[in-house]
Amino acid sequence: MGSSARRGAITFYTSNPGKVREVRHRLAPLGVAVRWGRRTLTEPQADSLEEVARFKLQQVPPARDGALVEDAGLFVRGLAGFPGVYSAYVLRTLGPAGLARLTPPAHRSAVFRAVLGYRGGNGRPRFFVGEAEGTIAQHPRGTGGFGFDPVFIPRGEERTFAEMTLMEKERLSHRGKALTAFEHFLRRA
Ligand code: ITT
Repeated sequence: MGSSARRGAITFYTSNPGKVREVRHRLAPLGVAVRWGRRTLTEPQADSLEEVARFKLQQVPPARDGALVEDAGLFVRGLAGFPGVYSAYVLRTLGPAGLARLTPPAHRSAVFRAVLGYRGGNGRPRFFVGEAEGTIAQHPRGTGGFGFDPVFIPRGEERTFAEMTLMEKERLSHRGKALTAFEHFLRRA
């Protein structure tokens, strides 16, 4: 495990407690404690989640321990990839129900993407990507999770993420997959 992670702590800089819960749950069994660096990082007007994650990582304070950030987005194919990098804005304005209404009934396929940005003790940034294919439900369903979870049905399932347990969502989700890549990196380093 990498030098910072081996010391057992990473600070995750995000405004979103739902993300913290999922990342903590996943990294705890590795002996990695996740501290919440609660803040709203500036997001640039950018075309890709990778660019946004890179920009977020540049804003976090230098530290001996590892620093983690994440940018995620929901790309609806029937809406030409919208809301994508504008997902946070659309969640605030239209909400999950509004996005479900906006999605063309015959073109509900979508992909959720997450890019984790990590800077370890050596200062070098690393990025880990995860994707979950699925469809947009016609109406919000379920009370678990956060954000767009009530309207996202992962491929091969009938339930939305919000109708699943934390562990079920983690197995199928964009964040779960990005965390798998991160975990491999921590084990290799
Ligand atoms: P940060 O402080 O980490 O930026 P955020 O909530 O603003 O937190 P993002 O910009 O990365 O997060 O995410 C864009 C939107 O997508 C935001 O409204 C999230 O609530 C939502 N979102 C991200 N991951 C999600 C997930 O796993 N399930 C449902 N909605 C999610």
